Amino acid sequence: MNILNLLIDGSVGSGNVVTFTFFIGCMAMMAASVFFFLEMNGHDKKWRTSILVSGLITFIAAVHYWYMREYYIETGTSPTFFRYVDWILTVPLMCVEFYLILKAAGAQKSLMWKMIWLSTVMLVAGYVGESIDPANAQLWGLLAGLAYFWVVYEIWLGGASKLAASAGGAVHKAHKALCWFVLVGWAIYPIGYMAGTEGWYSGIFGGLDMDVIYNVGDAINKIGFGLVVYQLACDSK
Ligand SMILES: *C/C=C(C)/C=C/C=C(C)/C=C/C1=C(C)CCCC1(C)C
Repeated sequence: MNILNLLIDGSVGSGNVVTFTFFIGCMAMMAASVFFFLEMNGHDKKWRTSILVSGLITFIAAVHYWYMREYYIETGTSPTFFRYVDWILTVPLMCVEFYLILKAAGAQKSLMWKMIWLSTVMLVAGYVGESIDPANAQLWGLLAGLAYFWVVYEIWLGGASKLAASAGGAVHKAHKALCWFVLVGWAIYPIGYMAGTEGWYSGIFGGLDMDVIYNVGDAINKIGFGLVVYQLACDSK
């Protein structure tokens, strides 16, 4: 079945909210990628890599959404594998963004690797809980949650926050905005996880669909992150 049939018979649109969010998510990621790639060269050299990484994040997501959309249409089940491959590529790139904007303030590569390592633990634990050992989903979710809070700690209170404060100005402002995305935007994901797995939390998010929550989270966080970096490049022209 292809997307045209689904559009014609109404499965995309009011008929199936989940399919619709995959569809619109794919489009949004594509549009954001074109925007970041085209804008890149119009900005100061020192921000070009950051904007490029913003574009790579949304581009990688666009490709995965293309496949996830298809997978969901064909099987009616969550494209968990594609989802986590997407995240394992894009979340470390978001950690790279923190490093890139703080580099001029003296950020060390070790900060970046620490964040990449923590976010990898978070995602591997989430994948195990969803796919390999769902009977213990709440334990894997807890492990992922601890790694997540460690990342939050690093950027809000740890080394990264001190560097951002010392940099001041537009860099500090951008760092703060990214911190809010991680604290509030990334907190959308554990809600999706709880809606899609069994645990002490079963029933609390029962009426919600995991994929819709993840798709909304991705659109907010991936495009939002990129726009913060883009804004930084504009501010410090
Ligand atoms: C672009 C994709 C992003 C920003 C994905 C972020 C994913 C998370 C912050 C996932 C976090 C999770 C927990 C904190 C606990 C439950 C398991 C996860 C992996 C869903």
